[in-house]
Amino acid sequence: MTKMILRKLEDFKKQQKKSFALLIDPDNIDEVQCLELIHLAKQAGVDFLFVGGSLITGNNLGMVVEIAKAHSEIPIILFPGSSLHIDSEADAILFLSLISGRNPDFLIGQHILAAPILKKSSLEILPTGYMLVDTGRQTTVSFISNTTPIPYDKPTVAACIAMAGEMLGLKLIYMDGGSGAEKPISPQMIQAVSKSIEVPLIVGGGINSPEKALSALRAGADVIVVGNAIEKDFLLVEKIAKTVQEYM
Ligand code: 1GP
Repeated sequence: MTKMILRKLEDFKKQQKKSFALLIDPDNIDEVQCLELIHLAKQAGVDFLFVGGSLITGNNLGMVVEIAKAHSEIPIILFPGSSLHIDSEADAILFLSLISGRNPDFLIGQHILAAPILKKSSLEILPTGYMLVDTGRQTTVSFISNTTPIPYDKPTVAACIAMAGEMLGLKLIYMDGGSGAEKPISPQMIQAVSKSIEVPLIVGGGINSPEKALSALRAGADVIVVGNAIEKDFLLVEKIAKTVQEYM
């Protein structure tokens, strides 16, 4: 696949076209399930596959990428938790700098380790400002990254962080409430961030119904990410895709 994913996201934003990324956590799926989910995603017209997680304990990353590649044309974007989570068979990687935190390892450290490997790969690099939002309980990613998430009710703080990320040249902003969050990021916060930046805004964490997907889109998310809820109910993939595709 040519390196056109960022361009596609930017064009979608200009056209006010929303998109849907299905997140597959390699630890939570086996080969048979993966094949079934990829077929459903293809049928539903999912725009992007995010593959990864903050902590990967098994050996399934390669399997998920291989199955997705063999059975669909959906762009495969790595969503790594560290520099260990690289698979050069994917199409792109979210090169995440955890800009809501103050841990240098996740701001720049892991990136230095990954850079020479990525340079040799054909992966499209997507420089992304990653912002963790407190949605009620500590998440694996905030524990592992040893960073404090943005308070749930502080949209202005989130907006300032996103603006700074954009000014530093990051091409995407990803606001995440963490996988399986009890509640998604508030529409007020999504709106405040969306109004403050020009780059595409990705929103995920706790979106477990078409209604919640719609609320995030209305607030200004350009891409919504759903993982956990679809792991529990594969048929939700079609319902969420329909909501995104019919969004006006
Ligand atoms: C998590 O944003 C993603 O990092 C998706 O969250 O698994 O809650 O859908 P869910």
